[in-house]
This record gives sequence, C-alpha cells and structure tokens, in this order.
Amino acid sequence: MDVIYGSKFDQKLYVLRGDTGAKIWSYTLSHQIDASPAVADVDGDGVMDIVLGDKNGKVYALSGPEAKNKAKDFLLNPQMQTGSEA
Ligand SMILES: [Ca+2]
Repeated sequence: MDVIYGSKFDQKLYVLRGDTGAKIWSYTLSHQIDASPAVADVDGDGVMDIVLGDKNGKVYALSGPEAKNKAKDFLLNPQMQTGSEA
C-alpha cells in the first residue's frame, strides 16, 4: 500500500511507496494543505484520484499516476479566496 500525505510546510502533496518510503511523485498546491486527502475514482475512468483542499478554499482533483498532466482545481467556495488567483 502506498502512502499519501499533504505537507503544511511546503504546500505539497506527496505519494510515497508503502514498502520503501521512496517518493513516487509530488504536486505543489498554491497554498497550505489544511486537510487530509481523500482517494476515490471521481471521473469514473477506473483510476483512483486524489481529492484535497488547500487553505485558500481551492479543491484539487488529481488523477492517480499522471497527476501532473491531469491536475484540475476549482474553488469550493469562491468567497473564501483571498489570493490573487481567480
Ligand atoms: Ca479517475
């Protein structure tokens, strides 16, 4: 089993090999991660995805092993956004 965790310190989500602890991939969010990531197949393509939110109110849905190419983000509540991104 692999390990998924979000770091408050460098704003990154990490996916690590469960047997060795080696990094498989990471993804940098625009703000601090302030909640545990959830795993589910949200787009129904048969590949598990990772869903997590950042401190600025953005929710990210990252597609399994190709997260860097398929990363999508959207605002859960635009009124919570305080940064310059829109
Ligand atoms: Ca999927």
